[in-house]
Amino acid sequence: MRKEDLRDHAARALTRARERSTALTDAVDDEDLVRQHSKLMSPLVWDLAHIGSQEELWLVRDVGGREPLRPDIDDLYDAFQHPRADRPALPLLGPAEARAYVGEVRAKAFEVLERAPLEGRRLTDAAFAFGMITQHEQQHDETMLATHQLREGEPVLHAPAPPSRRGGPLPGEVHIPAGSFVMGTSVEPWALDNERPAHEVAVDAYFLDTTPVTNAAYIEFLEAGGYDQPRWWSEQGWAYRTAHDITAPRFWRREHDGWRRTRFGVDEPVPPRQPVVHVSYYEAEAYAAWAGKRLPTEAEWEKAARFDPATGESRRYPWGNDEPTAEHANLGQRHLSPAEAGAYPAGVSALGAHQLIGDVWEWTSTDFHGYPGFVAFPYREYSEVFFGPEYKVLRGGSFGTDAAAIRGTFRNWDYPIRRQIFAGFRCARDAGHV
Ligand code: AVJ
Ligand code: FE
Repeated sequence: MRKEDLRDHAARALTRARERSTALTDAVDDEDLVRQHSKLMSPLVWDLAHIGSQEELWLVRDVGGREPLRPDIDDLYDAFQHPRADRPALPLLGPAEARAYVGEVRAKAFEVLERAPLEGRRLTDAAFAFGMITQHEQQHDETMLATHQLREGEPVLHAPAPPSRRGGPLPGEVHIPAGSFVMGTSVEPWALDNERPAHEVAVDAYFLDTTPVTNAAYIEFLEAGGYDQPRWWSEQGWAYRTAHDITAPRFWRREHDGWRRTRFGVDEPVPPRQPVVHVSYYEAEAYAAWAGKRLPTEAEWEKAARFDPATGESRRYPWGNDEPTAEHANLGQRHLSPAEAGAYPAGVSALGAHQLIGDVWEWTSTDFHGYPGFVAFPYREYSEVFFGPEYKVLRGGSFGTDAAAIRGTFRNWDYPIRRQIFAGFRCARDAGHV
C-alpha cells in the first residue's frame, strides 16, 4: 500500500471500530453501563475507557511522543492491576467522562496519524501500532458484545438474520493428506507477536469436520445422556461439569417442546442447523469423544484453513488472500448469531472445509505457547504471560469478530471452562496410513 493509502486505511479502520464501540455503549442507559452484568465481565464503561487508555499509551504517548492526557488513570485501566470481578468497585470514569476521554484521545491519535512515518513493514513501525490499536478496540468490542449476551432485560441490539444454507448437504468430513505446511506468518502486516514467525510444521493425515458441529448434532449428544456419562469426559472436564452442574450449553433451557435459548434478550427455539455456541472446551472435548473423534490440534486447524495443495503455500484466509467480504464469512456483528452450517460456500478453503473464519471461535486441543523463534512485542503482557497449560487456543473468529481482528494465522486463547465467549468447535480424527 502507498503511504497515503495506508494512512487512510488506518483512519477508516479506527473510525469503524469507534462506531462499533459507540453503538455497543449507547445501546444501554448509564445505569446499565456501570453495572457488572456478570463476575466474568467488566462493566461496559470500563471497557470503553480502557480502549481509550490503551490508545493513549500506544498511539499518543509512544508513537506520537505527546504529553499524557490522563496519567492519573493509567492504573485503573491496566487489566493486570485489577481482575474483572474487582473493576466495578474502582473509582472509574463515569459514562459522560469516559465518552469525553475516548473522544479526546482519538482526536490526538488522528493528529499523530497525520504525521506518523508509515513506511516500512517491520514490527516496530508506526503502521503496526495503529493496526494493533484497531484490533485491540475490536477485541474489546467483541468482549462487550459478550457482556450484552450476559445482560438480562429486553433486547437492545438488532440485526438481520444470518444467511441459511442453500444447496444440498455437504460431506461430513474433509480429508487432509499428510505433509508439512507453513504455519504462522512473518509478513502479515497486522499479525500480533504470537502469530510470528512463519515456520514449517509436519502434520499427519487426518479428517476434519467440514463445518462446525451444529446444534442438531449437539442435541443428539445431550439426548444420548452425554452430560451424565463420565466416560466421554476428561477427568478435569468431569470435575468441572459436576462442580458447576453443567447440563447444556450456556443460555440453553429444556422446555416441554424442546430446547430453547436466550440470545441478546430474545427467547427462541435452538436453531438446529446453526453451529453450537457457548460451550466450554470440556464440553467440546466430551462431544468429540462421544462422536468417536477428537478436537483438532491448532496446526491441523490452520493447515485446513490455509494450505493450498496446488501451490504448496499457505493463504491469508481459507478462500485466498483477499480481505473478507460479506460473501466469505459471518464476521463483524452484521448478524447476532452464527449462520447455518454451509451458509458461506464462497468462504470454503482449498482443502474443502467451510466456515473456518467467522460464525464461532473453534476450540483446539493445543495449549497456548509461543512459536519457535517467538519474540514478545510490544510488551510481554500482550501474549507471553499467558503461555502455558492453563489456556487453550481458539481459532477462526466468531460472528462478533471484526474482519480487522481475524485472519488465518490469528490466535485467541481462553480457559477451558469459559462459555460466555462465542465459542463452538469442530472435530477431527486420525486418517491413519493408507
Ligand atoms: C486475545 C481476546 C484473549 O481479551 O484478553 C484485549 C485480547 N488483550 N486487551 C483478551 C486483549 C488485551 C485478549 N484475547
Ligand atoms: Fe485490553
